Amino acid sequence: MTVQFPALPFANDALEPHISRATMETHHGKHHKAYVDNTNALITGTPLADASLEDIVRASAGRKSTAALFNNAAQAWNHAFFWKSLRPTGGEPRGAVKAAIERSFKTFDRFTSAFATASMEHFGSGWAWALLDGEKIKIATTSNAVTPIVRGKTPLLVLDLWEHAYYLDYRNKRADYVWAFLTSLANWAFAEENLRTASNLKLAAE
Ligand code: MN3
Repeated sequence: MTVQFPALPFANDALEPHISRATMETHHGKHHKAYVDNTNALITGTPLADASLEDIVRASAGRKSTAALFNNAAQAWNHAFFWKSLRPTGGEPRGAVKAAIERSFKTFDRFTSAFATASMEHFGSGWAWALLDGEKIKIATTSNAVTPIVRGKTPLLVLDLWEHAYYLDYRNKRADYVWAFLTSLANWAFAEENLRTASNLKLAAE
């Protein structure tokens, strides 16, 4: 068994005008695919050859000797999570996610401005995350391939901050790309699914 290259959960042009077909073809079809192909090449003939992608990410984290595997496997995981964090008709969170955001940020507007600020202040390549931390939602950014799953955190949504994610459509205007995500593309139904899974795991552990 090898790590699978997942299909997009929507058509290549479904996010237009916010993210173009050309960006999706390169971002998913070339960048994401390369991370998966590189991961498979690096695990062939090793004890991780049959491991799940999450286990490969965890097993390769934090060691210089497996840095190339970690970078590719974590990017494969982050991208698969990113596509699910997007949808053609975004909007505002509802239900349990809305309640959790209001517990943590008082209002959804405050959440979006904090998320936008964190995304803008992040220097260089990386990711902006909405994470579950206990009962609260937190915003965090990670550099390059780093993923919160190696720190035992539960991601709810992610935005890719690498220039390859927005340069064709927005050039240097990262702020416009971040705003398009927050106002038009964020998949809060996926965040709610992740929140529910985390709550069920917590209940099962109690
Ligand atoms: Mn990317």
